[in-house]
Amino acid sequence: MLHCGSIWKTRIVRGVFLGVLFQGAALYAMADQPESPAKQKKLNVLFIAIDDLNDWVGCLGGHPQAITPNIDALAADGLVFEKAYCAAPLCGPSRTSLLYGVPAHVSGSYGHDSKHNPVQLMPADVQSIPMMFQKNGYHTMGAGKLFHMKFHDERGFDSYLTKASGLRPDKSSPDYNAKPISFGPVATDDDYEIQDTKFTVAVIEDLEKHKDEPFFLSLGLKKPHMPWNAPQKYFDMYDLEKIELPEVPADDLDDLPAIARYIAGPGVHHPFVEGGTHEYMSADPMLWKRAVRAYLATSTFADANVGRMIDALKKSGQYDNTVIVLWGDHGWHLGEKNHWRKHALWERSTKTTFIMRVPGLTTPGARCSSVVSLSDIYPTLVELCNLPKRDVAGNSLVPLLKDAEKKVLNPALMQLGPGNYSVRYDQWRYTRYRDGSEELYNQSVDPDEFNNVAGNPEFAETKEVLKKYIPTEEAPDPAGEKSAFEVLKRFEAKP
Ligand SMILES: [Ca+2]
Ligand SMILES: [Ca+2]
Repeated sequence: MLHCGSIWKTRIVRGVFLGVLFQGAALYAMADQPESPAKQKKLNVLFIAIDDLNDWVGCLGGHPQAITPNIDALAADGLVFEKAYCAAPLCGPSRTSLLYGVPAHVSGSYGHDSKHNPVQLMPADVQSIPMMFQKNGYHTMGAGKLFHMKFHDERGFDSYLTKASGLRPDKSSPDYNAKPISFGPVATDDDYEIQDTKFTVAVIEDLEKHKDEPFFLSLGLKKPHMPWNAPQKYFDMYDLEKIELPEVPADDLDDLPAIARYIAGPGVHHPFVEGGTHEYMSADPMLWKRAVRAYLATSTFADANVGRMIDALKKSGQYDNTVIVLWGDHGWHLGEKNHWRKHALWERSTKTTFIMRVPGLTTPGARCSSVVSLSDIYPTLVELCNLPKRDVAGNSLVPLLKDAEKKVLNPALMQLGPGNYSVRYDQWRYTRYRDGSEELYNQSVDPDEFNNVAGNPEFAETKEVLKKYIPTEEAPDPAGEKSAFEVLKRFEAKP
């Protein structure tokens, strides 16, 4: 539950009124308050963050050929959220929103500029999830990428491993490609020589030392973030010739506003590639297939580390006393909407893999089709672990963890820099950009978002309902004219 005042006062000084920002009571109201399952014994937490993993995993079927047996096994033993959305489709603000419980439009932490550092932007009494666990008597340890690396916040950790030596890609491989999309095998078949596996081993070693005290362990896997480098054996698990490419209708961008076409093409955060990334990648279908295979192969490599971590938890004897939270920080396009990378407000950029297993609460194999946000993780952990309530965004997911089929209608809000918002609510996605232009998709008949119906008068009322979930005020961009999002100002509506 959010309250104006306390930690939010600093933001008001910056001209932001939070009562307005958090309009739409349903968005942030806690759902009903069932009894916590953790009254007696402290539940441990294993927190697994996977960088740039979209919904291309077996249990979500985002790509029909994805091989992710360990993530699928976790889903089969816990609960998979079929419609989980990031708060922002890029590492920094997605992780910042999730880990501090404060969305970008409140904190001003919109991107990766040094001025977007959440530690400097957040009021001093804001606590990250690890800080909260440490203050409440947990042993806390982490390795890899949890916060955006540049904004790594060690407060809250008894120990943290941020770096481990990694191996360079094998540039002699025919699968090596440097630009504009970077991928290829590494020059070893030994997973244990690779950075992410070293992070995994570090967390496993810490688990063995501290398994008998309440623990919060955080494993931040950096793959499948680009470059898509993994041992050749993971590439070999996929038949290159048979790789299926995403469906990209030639006229898909015709019904988009100019700002959305810009985001699909040159976009924010990446320099313009002559002719556009998609034109380059799709000109040679085999190059496109090699890229899709590399993303899938690197996701399979990430999955192997998930398996190592969960096997170790089982061996420790703590599996049935540990909440497991596995999340990808946002999605990724590999050609859909003529777009590559993230940094966009469509389904493929914003939907991600999110699985929880809560001993005694989740039903093995449960699937939840209600819309949820990664911002819901913070209040959920507070409730599950009986920690003191915090003023944070999001809704506790405990009612859904208990009953995945319970119908809960909460909107998920996503943001791409100042002024660009998207709302997923029920079967709808409504997006409004800084120049006022809009997109509206009916997911129940158009899950690929091919038909923008924002201009259809039939849905005028629907838009009015969805619009109410978009904040009417937001923190200014502290990076000012140097912000990567400045490029979108060219689309500002002229008075
Ligand atoms: Ca990321
Ligand atoms: Ca279209």
